[in-house]
Amino acid sequence: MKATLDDFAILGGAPAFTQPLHVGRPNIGDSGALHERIQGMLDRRWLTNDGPLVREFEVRIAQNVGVEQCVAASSGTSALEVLLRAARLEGEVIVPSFTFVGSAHAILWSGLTPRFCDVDPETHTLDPARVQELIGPETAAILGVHVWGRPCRIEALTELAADNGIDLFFDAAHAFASAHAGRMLGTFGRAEVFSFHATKVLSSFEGGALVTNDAELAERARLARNHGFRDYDDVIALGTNAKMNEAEAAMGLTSLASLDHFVAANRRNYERYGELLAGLPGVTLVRGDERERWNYHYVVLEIDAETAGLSRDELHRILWAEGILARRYFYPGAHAMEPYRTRDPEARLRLPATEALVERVLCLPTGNAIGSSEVDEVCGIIHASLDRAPELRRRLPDTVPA
Ligand code: T4K
Repeated sequence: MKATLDDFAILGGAPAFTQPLHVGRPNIGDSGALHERIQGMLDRRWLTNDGPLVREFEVRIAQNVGVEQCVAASSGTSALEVLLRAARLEGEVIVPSFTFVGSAHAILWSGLTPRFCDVDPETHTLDPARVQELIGPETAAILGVHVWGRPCRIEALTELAADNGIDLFFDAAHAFASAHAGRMLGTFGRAEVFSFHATKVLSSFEGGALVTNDAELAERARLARNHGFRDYDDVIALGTNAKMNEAEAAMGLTSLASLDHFVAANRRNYERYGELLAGLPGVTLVRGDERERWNYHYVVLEIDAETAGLSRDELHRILWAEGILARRYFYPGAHAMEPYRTRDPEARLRLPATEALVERVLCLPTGNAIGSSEVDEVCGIIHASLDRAPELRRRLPDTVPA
């Protein structure tokens, strides 16, 4: 309870959490089952290179999503890189700046040029009207990002790609176990890419996968992820090492068995946050479409500084002092990070919705490491902060923001 101003940790009070609450605390499933799988791996002495657990994981992911092909990789980023290489693109790829910088890095790393596009303030995903303006002779593809696991404007982007004869891919790093129009995300565009990083709804420690119905593309991706080897001593293409290993697949399979529990925990947290923060002026919980399957994996607030009385950054500092390590994803936007900032310092002028959004968004802790008592405490502190916003703001120390 923050009964007086002096109780706030940022003003010298005791922090609410001595063990910090992280955004991205991994979901952990049945650790006994994981140990068994890892023991089996050790007994077989087959640790990586397309082993039986990786193959099983690929089959299970493809079945879960409803696609024919799954190519597991060492991370979401490497899956994107392998995909872009396998698609044999040249030129520009239209991508939102409001995304994890890895989406843009994968494009540039692959010898392509990211063309940053503004987002729709409602969906936080690519604004199709802005995409249309950017399509030109250099455009090779659109890479939409299903930010927070909520779908892009898929139909509009599909139409734009078809009309202009360019590829459409989706970065579905956030979107495993989410759907659109009754179809799982992962089934749209020419291919989609998941991340199974530790912080994601489904974790394989590190990991990712490309999913597609394009068998030829998948085959080229399989070659690209393993140095271009078709067989022992037989390299037929340029490649890299983007392989998922057996321990990662063991974790992925174990997590998959608990996926429903993870989504249920996320949903319980999301609903409780929604209930407790409802009606709080200047604070809006980003909601999913209740008619669709959604993984509820990111609890995202938009803070309107004028109405709330505190800016997103002020609230962020207050929460961090309490041990609530809320995150400002994707501040300051990929376009404002290197090497993009130096390459195109004017980009921000073309991205007004992104520039506004990166100042408003705050992600709160969730996942199966967080229970309702933690959610209650976090919401209590947000309420207390906004209730005392003017006095708190006057007394906030002039330190560098967290
Ligand atoms: N596209 C999009 C749209 C993405 O969001 C991402 C990744 C990618 C592509 C690329 O996929 P990967 O190549 O990563 O598979 C995190 C994740 O590292 C990153 O995977 C994710 N997006 C991004 C949104 O969030 P950071 O910079 O926030 O920090 P990180 O990984 O240190 O984790 C955040 C917090 O989680 C930490 O403060 C502590 C906690 N944590 C983390 C780990 C790894 C734990 O408690 N235990 C752990 O084991 O990027």
